[in-house]
Amino acid sequence: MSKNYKRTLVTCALPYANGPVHIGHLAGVYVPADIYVRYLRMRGEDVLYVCGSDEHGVPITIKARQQGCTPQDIVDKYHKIIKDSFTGLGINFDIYGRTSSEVHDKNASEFFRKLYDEGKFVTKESEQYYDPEAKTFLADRYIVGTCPKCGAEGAYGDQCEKCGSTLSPEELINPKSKLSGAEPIKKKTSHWYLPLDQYEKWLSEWILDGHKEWRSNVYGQCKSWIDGGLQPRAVSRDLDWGVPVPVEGAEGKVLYVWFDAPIGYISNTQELLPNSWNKWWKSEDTKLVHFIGKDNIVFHCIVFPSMLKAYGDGYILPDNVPSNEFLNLEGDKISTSRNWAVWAHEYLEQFPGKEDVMRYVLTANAPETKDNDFSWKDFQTRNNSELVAIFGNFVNRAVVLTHKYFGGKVPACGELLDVDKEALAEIPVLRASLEKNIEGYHFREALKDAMSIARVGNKYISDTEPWKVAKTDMDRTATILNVCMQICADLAIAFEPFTPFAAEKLRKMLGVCVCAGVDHRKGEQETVNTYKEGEGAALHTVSADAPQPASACPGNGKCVCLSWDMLGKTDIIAAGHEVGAAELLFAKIEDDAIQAQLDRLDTIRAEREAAAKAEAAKVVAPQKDECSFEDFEKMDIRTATVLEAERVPKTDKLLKLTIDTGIDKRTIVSGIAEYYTPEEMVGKQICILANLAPRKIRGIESKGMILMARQGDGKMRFVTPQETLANGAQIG
Ligand code: B3M
Ligand code: ZN
Repeated sequence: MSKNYKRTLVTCALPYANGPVHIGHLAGVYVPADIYVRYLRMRGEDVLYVCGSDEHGVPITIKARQQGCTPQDIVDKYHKIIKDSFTGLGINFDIYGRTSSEVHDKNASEFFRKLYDEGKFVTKESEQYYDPEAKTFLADRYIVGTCPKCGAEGAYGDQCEKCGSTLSPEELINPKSKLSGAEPIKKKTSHWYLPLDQYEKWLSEWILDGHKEWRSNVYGQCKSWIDGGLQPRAVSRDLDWGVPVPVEGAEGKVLYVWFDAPIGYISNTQELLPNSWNKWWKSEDTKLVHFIGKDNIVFHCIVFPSMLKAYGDGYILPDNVPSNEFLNLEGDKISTSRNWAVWAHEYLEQFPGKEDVMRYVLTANAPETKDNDFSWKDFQTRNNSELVAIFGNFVNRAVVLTHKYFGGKVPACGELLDVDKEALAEIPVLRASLEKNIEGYHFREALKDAMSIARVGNKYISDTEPWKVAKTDMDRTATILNVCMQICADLAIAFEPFTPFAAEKLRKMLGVCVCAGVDHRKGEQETVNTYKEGEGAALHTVSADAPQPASACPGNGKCVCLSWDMLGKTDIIAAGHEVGAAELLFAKIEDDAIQAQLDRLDTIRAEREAAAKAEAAKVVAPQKDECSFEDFEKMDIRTATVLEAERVPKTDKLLKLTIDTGIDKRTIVSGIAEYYTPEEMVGKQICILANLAPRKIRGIESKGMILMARQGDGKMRFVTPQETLANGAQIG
């Protein structure tokens, strides 16, 4: 449903402040949102970009326990790391708040209270696990036990990390409290529930009938939730970390983190704009867009909208909820607990000046319609053969030649030949496609369009060869380089959403305002949009290190900047305008930098595999069914010595052994070739089951069986008496 909105409010899922953000988060939520916002800002739209840390919830309390500190220490630490990572990557929210703030506490509390007072909740009593020693209710994550599905120890009350099964605490075998080790008991507790069932019809009309344009993964999840029948959802928890339930008799209870977190979007807006936040949240002229990961869909499309509907008071609902699938890393699922991730803050340290490269690669590979993979080789290739070889190379050639032949002054454009017209004509077409893609949340495709502009430039300069033309025809050279300068300006506009650092560097190089419309706003927005058809852009020149804030911008917020409207025009940069010295926009990434990353991941993988093996080795097979003494007595077990050993041809596992049993010399075929070479076996004293009925194995008659001990991971060793005995000694 596309409407004529006056402004856009963009929110990004609030990251949990219990760990740093990784490339999966960036690709799924923050980079696409940032592209969208930068595009709108560049267009001079009224846009507000809100995010912040999600600082409540059980995982934070668990992390605090693990590290022996308070939950507040944890959120303080990660809030800063996360915030700095976003800034470092050029993801510039208008506000990055926190759900532990006072504004939020008050706001979430008030929100609950109103729904409570108006009877919008139902209360229900249920039995929950309780730790009788620690005297506290236990969140599912605080209960551990044996997985009923795979037998692994240490499965959580909500999930077994070993086999991935979703569990409920009731299913765990031998449940224990993580707090005290005590066996949890069931205890009655009552909670407030939002009766989602009452909103089912309304949700169905709003989403299933009204938002068929939403991405299929989002629409599909909503449909299956709604079709499956919605249940009341608890909005409180027995926990001591969170926003206290503002009701008498609710001691020891806090708001469920998924109740308070989305209210955080509102609180953060209020914190930034205490007087005018209403227009962003309660005006039908505002387009609300939530960027989220796919595991957050139900909360943003079903629960939060129902909360807002229950609250009333004019709150708007999202116009769209773009949500991505997951990004994998080198073929494996990204996992925080297994340290299988590329962490944003580490990347920024290890690849200084390459913020754009990560943004570019994550967009080019964005998991928009299906899960996708990040690989370091692909990262290198995309940098070296796309950013460096196409975008950077074109700009560099154009600027260098403008200096070489025209002293850095944009030369005048003469008569345009077909080759010029054709190149220039491609750009408005690409612009239209780019706009359509960004506005439709297809960022991968949008990036391809931007890159195609660079390809047009690169091809144009290669085809027209101004370095050759300059030997004979300076007027023609002037025209070619004028066209090249217009395309450079196009790139400075088109890439602003995707690679903002390079776009800014390019604007500096071109000697135009670097602000991209971003910082002209102070709380309330002013728009910067000054291109006039036919007049071109009266560019002003700023020094390379010109500060960007509105106060310092020449023209004080009314200056002429490159604006989106100029993209594809043929007179963006006027003849005579002076451009700065050429600087490389992107640098090649060498093999050793990539290898270092691959080595790091190899080490993590090897450690993980070794740990998994050690774990598996410890698994003890359950005891077999009882057998009688008579059953046991039937078995004739004896010592014996291996005289000869050879591989059974065409098999991997079998050895043919000649054995001295003390009774006779005989042949036993044994499946131990995986564990021992023939040479290792010769001369060894072993134990055999002598009276096992003979069997033919690969045409060889085998009489008896070698006793082997097998541990949980499958590793086998033969059994031998503690000191050498005569062959044929009976065991039992
Ligand atoms: N912190 C969950 C997540 O990062 C959550 C998002 C809250 S958005 C209101 O997956
Ligand atoms: Zn399991």
